[in-house]
Amino acid sequence: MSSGRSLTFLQSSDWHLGSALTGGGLSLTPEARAARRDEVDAAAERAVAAATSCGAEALLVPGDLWDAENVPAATIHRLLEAFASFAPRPVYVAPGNHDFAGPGGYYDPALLAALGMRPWPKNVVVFRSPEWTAVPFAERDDITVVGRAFLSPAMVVERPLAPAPPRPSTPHALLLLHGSLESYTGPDSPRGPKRTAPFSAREIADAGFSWAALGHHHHVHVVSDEPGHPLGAYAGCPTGRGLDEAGPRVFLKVTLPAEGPARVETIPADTRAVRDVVVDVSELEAGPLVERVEAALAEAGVEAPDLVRVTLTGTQAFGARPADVVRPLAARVKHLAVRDQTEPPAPEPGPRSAEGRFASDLLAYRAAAPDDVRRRVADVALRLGRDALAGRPVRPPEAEDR
Ligand SMILES: [Mn+2]
Repeated sequence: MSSGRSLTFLQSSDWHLGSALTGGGLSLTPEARAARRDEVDAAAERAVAAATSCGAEALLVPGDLWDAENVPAATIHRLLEAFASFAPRPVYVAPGNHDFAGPGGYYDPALLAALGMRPWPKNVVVFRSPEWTAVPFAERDDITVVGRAFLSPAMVVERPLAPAPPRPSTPHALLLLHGSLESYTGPDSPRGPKRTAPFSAREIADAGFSWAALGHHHHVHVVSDEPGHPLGAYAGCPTGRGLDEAGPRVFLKVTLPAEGPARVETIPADTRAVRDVVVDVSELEAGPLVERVEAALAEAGVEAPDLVRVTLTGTQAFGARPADVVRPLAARVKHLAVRDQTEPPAPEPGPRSAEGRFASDLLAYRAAAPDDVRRRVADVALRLGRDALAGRPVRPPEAEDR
């Protein structure tokens, strides 16, 4: 066996090609939705272009390449053409729970033939078995790639790294794994039983691979060992489809030197970002209100190509239409949705009314409260109680962590 040489590859996953983009909270018009779908469907082309221009020797794609079994054949054709354009360099694909490798799916050569489509390109290695499978890296005998496939969209409760696949004896060993890192804390992190194919950072470290290319979660997240050396990562999805995929999107350029720990760099994956901006516009009249929203957009890093939702909160006079005042800012960005959650200020209750006596009792309770938790309870009770007594809708707040 030859000794290891440096290896550079690009990692990206969770493209969700063919997504309908009907949810997402951005209130896209049909035209805006169609334009964004085209950008979602271009993820493979952008990944291949980034891999080529950064000098990557391979492309690693740990799952969720497309969104569902029934995405259009033209979307898959575009993907296959992009992969073929990366030849002779290899692409490694580990199907996830959305693009699962069941019979009769797009990973099945018989289906592509039956539809009259081009076959999977020869430079693409798809791990089609649910069992861990090791393959040699094209043209290099110092690297082994290990992966597995989901065969259905069903939740997998088994732990894929208990036991972990044997670590190949080549100097570099790459693992492709689609599933839920238990310590992942991104906005799309699942709660308990929603985890699929769960694993821990400890299990990644103990498996001993040079790199674990992770797919399933949609925000970039690096797994490191105790001294802080990166062991693997989620690249996240490269095209924001909604408010839960807000912020900059990246590809990961990973370099495994002949000796020593991996180096990870991020490469911009999209010219647009989804941005979710909440602005308190209490009591502001038109001019200052627009200035306040402009300042909030600048503070959030919003740029002209972005897809933005602005939520207006706080108090506004009864009958005010603050969303109408803000809407002309749509000309500054690709797309702007404005949500008005302002409320009219509650009138001050008289001291002899039930509401007034309730309020003064609770304010006294609050002033005597011994800690922040009880002060917070008093604040919430005051608001809910006044709403109830005044006949306004009573809306309990979200549960708060202490
Ligand atoms: Mn995904």
